[in-house]
Amino acid sequence: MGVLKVSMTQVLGFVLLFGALARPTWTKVHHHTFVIEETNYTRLCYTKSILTVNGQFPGPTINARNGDMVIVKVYNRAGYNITLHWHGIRETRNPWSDGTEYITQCPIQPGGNFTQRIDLTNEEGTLWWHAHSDWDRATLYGAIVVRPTRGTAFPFSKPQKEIPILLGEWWIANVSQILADLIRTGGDPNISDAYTINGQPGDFYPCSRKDTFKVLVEYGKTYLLRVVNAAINNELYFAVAGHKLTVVCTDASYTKPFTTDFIMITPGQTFNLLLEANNPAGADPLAPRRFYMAARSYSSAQNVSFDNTTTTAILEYTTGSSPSTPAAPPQLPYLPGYNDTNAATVFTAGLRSLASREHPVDVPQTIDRRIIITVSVNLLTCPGATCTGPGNNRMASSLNNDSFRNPRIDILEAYYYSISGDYGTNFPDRPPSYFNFTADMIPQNMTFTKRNTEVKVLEYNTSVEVVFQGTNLLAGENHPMHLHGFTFYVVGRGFGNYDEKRDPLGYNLVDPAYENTVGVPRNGWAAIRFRADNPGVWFMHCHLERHLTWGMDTVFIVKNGKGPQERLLPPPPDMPPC
Ligand SMILES: *[C@@H]1O[C@H](CO)[C@@H](O)[C@H](O)[C@H]1NC(C)=O
Ligand SMILES: *[C@@H]1O[C@H](CO)[C@@H](O)[C@H](O)[C@H]1NC(C)=O
Ligand SMILES: *[C@@H]1O[C@H](CO)[C@@H](O)[C@H](O)[C@H]1NC(C)=O
Ligand SMILES: *[C@@H]1O[C@H](CO)[C@@H](O)[C@H](O)[C@H]1NC(C)=O
Ligand SMILES: *[C@@H]1O[C@H](CO)[C@@H](O)[C@H](O)[C@H]1NC(C)=O
Ligand SMILES: *[C@@H]1O[C@H](CO)[C@@H](O)[C@H](O)[C@H]1NC(C)=O
Ligand SMILES: *[C@@H]1O[C@H](CO)[C@@H](O)[C@H](O)[C@H]1NC(C)=O
Ligand SMILES: *[C@@H]1O[C@H](CO)[C@@H](O)[C@H](O)[C@H]1NC(C)=O
Ligand SMILES: *[C@@H]1O[C@H](CO)[C@@H](O)[C@H](O)[C@H]1NC(C)=O
Ligand SMILES: *[C@@H]1O[C@H](CO)[C@@H](O)[C@H](O)[C@H]1NC(C)=O
Ligand SMILES: *[C@@H]1O[C@H](CO)[C@@H](O)[C@H](O)[C@H]1NC(C)=O
Ligand SMILES: *[C@@H]1O[C@H](CO)[C@@H](O)[C@H](O)[C@H]1NC(C)=O
Ligand SMILES: [Cu+2]
Repeated sequence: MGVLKVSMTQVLGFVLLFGALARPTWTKVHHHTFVIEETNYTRLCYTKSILTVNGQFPGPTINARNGDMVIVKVYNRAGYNITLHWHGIRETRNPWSDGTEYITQCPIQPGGNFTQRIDLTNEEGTLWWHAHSDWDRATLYGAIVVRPTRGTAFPFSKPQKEIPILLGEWWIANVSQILADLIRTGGDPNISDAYTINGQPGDFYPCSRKDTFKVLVEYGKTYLLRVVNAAINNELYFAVAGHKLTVVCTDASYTKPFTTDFIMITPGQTFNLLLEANNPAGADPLAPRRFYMAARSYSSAQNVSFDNTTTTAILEYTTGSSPSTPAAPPQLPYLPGYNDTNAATVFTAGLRSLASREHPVDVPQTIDRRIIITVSVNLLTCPGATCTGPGNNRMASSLNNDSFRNPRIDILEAYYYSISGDYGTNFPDRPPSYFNFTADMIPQNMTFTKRNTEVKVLEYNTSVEVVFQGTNLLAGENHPMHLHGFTFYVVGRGFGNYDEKRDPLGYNLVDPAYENTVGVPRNGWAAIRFRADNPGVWFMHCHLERHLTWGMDTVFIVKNGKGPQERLLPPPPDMPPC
């Protein structure tokens, strides 16, 4: 980075880094080049320039196996500062490749390059990559498909075909301008104009029908849908008309198979779903042979406007002779109401880790460090009362009443090079004040927060429990909290205020779901556990982009352990300059 000199230890660092990474640990090494550029795309009757990777939208799928290494050379040919993040990848000891703007790196500036390493030692299932700068991920995203290592198999019968289903969100306007307006006005962001499935809005939007995404299936065969919610600001329900879905994996962790009519997926989460093409109509050439897959919002916050449209794709049976009647319009699946928190809760409660001999769980049974974090939407006073938030204040959000502000130099480099003044280490372990967090009415004077850049430091190998407590400050809402560098066990979840004595008695410490993003119930809480055995600097934030922008974020710094394999790797030689 510009402000630093290259020291002897740094040079030695590179030698050690390449020494360490050159070990023949990987089954296979894949090389990709991702060129970020601005490309014109037409959706909803309007053409606009969007950010793409290699001209594609959605971006390219990374296909690999568990145990592989993927090396991506990122070349930024666009006119914006950008970073790319590999969502849900542990990146053991190597936060340098995590790609979070001003947390683990300064952005790749226009014309710049940065080579990132995606270490797939620990993952198997569906993950995804996306930009982690401003709201660039609106169009910069793609799937990461990690299959079982050669010689091993899925813990279910091999599907006929695997189909990525990337759920996204589209604005007709320039998304950078939506973000700029949000920051300038201090109010809510403009809602999107469409949701998309694999980049296509579907039949219920103007100028979209001819490009609606279609999946062709044969009667009697089973298909694996790899579903990712890449939307910016919305949790989504997803279902397929006339078919049940069997959840077998979430966030690259196998689950006990669980059959459902619909799923609720938060931004950041992924689900692998088995779909059996067994609708009797599928075998009958005279019956309707097309069914909609559809997604629309689960919007739990009262009085917050949201995109209330429905995106669709088509599941079409190819079995039998061609239909003698013109294809009837496909039917829509049942999707719960936009505010049906009960439906979301019943679905989420069904998730359990597979916990088999081949895929065991390792839930921390004793806890060294207990942290309780309130998750709130807040206000900041606006100079001149010119903002468009409630009472002409500025919208904000916080964790334990700290509204995170990005530092000038990324925290990882400030930590590694001991640059002082960039961040503080006083992120609280507990809510700074206790009140009825989930009360119907909370006095307006309690909604104000403060901005700072405080992180939490953890000793290596600490077993950590974090309880996220949703609050009803301004508006209670389901918040998808995402942690980088770790996957965690979701040991408990409930409504109302977390009770430190009673609620732990109801924890699942046997087969809890293992996730990288947890939906904290609206006006409720969620408890997660993980072992801090990955030294580095790891971002934790709400995956609703407006809340991330408003400050619902913090950082865990996990210190080095004693052994040589318990230490942060040195930085790569091409870190983007600040
Ligand atoms: C993209 O579209 C704009 C206007 O719609 C046009 O001015 C520009 O030349 C186009 N860019 C490319 C690369 O086609
Ligand atoms: C980045 O890589 C591209 C393609 O290899 C090259 O043309 C460009 O000069 C590089 N940029 C810098 C700043 O080195
Ligand atoms: C989109 O908005 C950003 C931020 O205002 C601006 O810099 C950029 O030029 C705009 N892009 C287009 C294609 O208009
Ligand atoms: C957002 O919505 C407002 C109000 O409808 C409109 O004036 C503004 O132009 C929109 N912003 C963008 C970037 O389209
Ligand atoms: C919803 O918003 C309107 C207008 O801002 C306000 O008058 C009303 O009290 C709000 N209702 C709730 C339940 O917050
Ligand atoms: C959402 O749209 C549906 C129709 O698609 C309508 O019935 C419902 O009232 C709308 N809800 C809201 C909150 O706008
Ligand atoms: C959901 O929204 C409908 C219509 O807007 C309303 O009548 C109902 O009370 C809401 N339900 C909940 C649980 O908020
Ligand atoms: C907190 O608020 C909720 C919702 O209004 C209420 O049901 C509950 O009784 C309150 N708890 C306490 C301890 O006052
Ligand atoms: C907030 O206002 C209430 C009255 O509405 C008052 O009792 C309370 O002390 C105030 N709290 C703070 C932190 O100012
Ligand atoms: C949050 O911090 C602000 C500013 O210090 C303070 O006014 C407010 O009472 C605090 N709120 C809570 C819920 O602790
Ligand atoms: C981490 O802590 C656990 C539990 O105390 C212990 O079993 C394990 O050996 C420790 N691992 C390391 C690498 O220190
Ligand atoms: C791009 O990143 C550099 C390095 O952090 C920063 O100095 C510059 O202000 C950024 N540019 C924009 C437009 O944000
Ligand atoms: Cu949130």
